[in-house]
Amino acid sequence: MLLSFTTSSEDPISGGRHKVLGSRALNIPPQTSTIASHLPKAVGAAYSIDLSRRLKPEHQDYPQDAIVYCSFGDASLNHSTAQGALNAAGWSTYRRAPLPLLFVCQDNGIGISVKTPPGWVCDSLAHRPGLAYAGCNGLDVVATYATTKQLAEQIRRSRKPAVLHMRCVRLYGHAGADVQQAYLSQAEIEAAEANDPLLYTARRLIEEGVCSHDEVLDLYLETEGRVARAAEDVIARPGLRTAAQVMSSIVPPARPVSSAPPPEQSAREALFGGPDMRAVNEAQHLAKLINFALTDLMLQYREILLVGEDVGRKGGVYGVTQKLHGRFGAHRVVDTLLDEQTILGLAIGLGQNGFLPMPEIQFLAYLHNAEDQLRGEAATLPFFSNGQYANPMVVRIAGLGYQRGFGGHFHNDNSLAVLRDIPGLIVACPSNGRDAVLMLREAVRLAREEQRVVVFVEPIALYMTRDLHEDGDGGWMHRYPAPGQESVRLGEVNVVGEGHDLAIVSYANGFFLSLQARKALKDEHGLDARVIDMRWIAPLPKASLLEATAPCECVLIVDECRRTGSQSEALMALFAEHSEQATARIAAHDSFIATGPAYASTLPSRDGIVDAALRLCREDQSLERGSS
Ligand SMILES: Cc1ncc(C[n+]2csc(CCOP(=O)(O)OP(=O)(O)O)c2C)c(N)n1
Repeated sequence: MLLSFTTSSEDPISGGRHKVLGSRALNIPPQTSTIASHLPKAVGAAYSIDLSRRLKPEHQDYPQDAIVYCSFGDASLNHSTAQGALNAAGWSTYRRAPLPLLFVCQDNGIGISVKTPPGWVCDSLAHRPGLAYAGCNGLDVVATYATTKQLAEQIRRSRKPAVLHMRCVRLYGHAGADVQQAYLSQAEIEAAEANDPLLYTARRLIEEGVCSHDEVLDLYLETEGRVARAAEDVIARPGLRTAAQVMSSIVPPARPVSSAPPPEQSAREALFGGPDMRAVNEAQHLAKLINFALTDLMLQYREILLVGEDVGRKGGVYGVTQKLHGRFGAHRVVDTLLDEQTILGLAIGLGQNGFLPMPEIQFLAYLHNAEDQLRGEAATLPFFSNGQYANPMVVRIAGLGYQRGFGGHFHNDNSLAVLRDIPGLIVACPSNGRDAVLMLREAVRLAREEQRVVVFVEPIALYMTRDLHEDGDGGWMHRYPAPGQESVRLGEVNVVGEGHDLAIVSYANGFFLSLQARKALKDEHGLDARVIDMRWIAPLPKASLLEATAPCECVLIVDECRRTGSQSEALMALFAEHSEQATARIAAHDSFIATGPAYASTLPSRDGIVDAALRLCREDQSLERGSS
């Protein structure tokens, strides 16, 4: 703990990155400062334990008789994340899902300065559905030990969650800079100090004849000396200095995995069934191809689990996970309760115990009330544990704009800014079914072998799109690439055309529209453009983009996300820093998306791309004429 408090690079858990507590040897993952954000993953970890008996993931971390311990303070109990996790634990019990989980509320009666109303914690926790309750006085170590042990045994036996409400005192204010005299009376401070657990326990040892007064004092002084010597020692230990040192654990280490050959044809036939097996050999739209890819991946890797709202029997809002529930069962295609924090927390806990979760967020706009689970939890775990812990997963999110007549902003959110700036997070965004299959396989490889957290954004408006240029041309339908044959690697972009006049850089719907614009530019204006699908939003595929655009006179960036904070800002900077080409961008307006006839009015259009391309190329030519 002293190595942690002094941020020594020898700190066994964080390697000097933060004063977080944890231990690989004792299986205590480090927790970030965000209060209550660890409760959802505690639910996920507990859920993973009994599931691991059935599915035995290759990288299982917890023994099958383990229980999960998760503590939090009395003020933190009020956080919506805590409430959501307690609710999810109770809900799971009603669904008869085994959940060996012990919550402990350490109730010292105060947050930083705001007091918890007397009786609140007990009344709030004692009668929760699906959650057993016990209380104890933390000052009394003997009773606390007995109550905890009894509760732990009950949880281990019943596989049902419980909460221990432990009352305790707070000494010396919340943190170094917190002066408790500002909000507590002298009498309150003295009352807490009179109940200093050390003095209380010492008093009890003497009163009950376990130790003499002198023996207690000797123990105290001997311990104080030992701590002082250790403190002197750790102060001299090295700390982190350089950016490279700090950043070395943002990306977790790769891990050895057993080879898992692509699924046998006979197994596929049995699972897909006749009609779908025929469909596998015909061109299909994006939604169907993702469904096929998920089926083959789940067949290949037993540790893949789908979790989300409506992913099961219904097969997802857009039918992407249709039939998977029937194919793999309710324990691998899990219909969760309606809470995005729980969905992502479930995935984090499952990932930590060797599963490969694929949580689904129904719509991009609904990621936002749970984004801290990615930002503050999933993405930071390798960082704060010096690469000792990871929670690999592939998060599928349906998103972006252009849905005709459905839902306005909430079902057409067009900003990925919240994902792009998270260190270590990979953001993939396919534009078509073929790419989606190959990129999904790469996403699973990245999670399984490299322990990465991958967010896979699926453009809803293209799910069922069949045609590219005109009705019935089938230009957006693709044949399913058979498992194990082809691949798209992280950072690999797709280049369509070999034109030198102009490079259009885009992704998702923008790529689709840019291909239409390319045809118009060629047919109507004799301009030869190539169109580049970035495929990967983060990390930005810089080298591939520069290489793909290098032969072209000009570069036009087409970005369907809101102008401010969009990928186009990073792309403009990339080309400004690395190329001499005339570069311009069109992006969505800084607006929310309307529903009704104006649904696409704030977004780039085919005609808008054509206009911008012509403008850019003309300006470039006149500049050239001017300079010559
Ligand atoms: C989400 C979030 N909001 C605010 C804070 C700042 N903060 C840190 S600890 C704390 C009070 C926690 O009180 P309690 O849960 O009773 O635990 P205690 O510190 O008393 O053990 C606050 C507000 C935080 N860390 N996380």
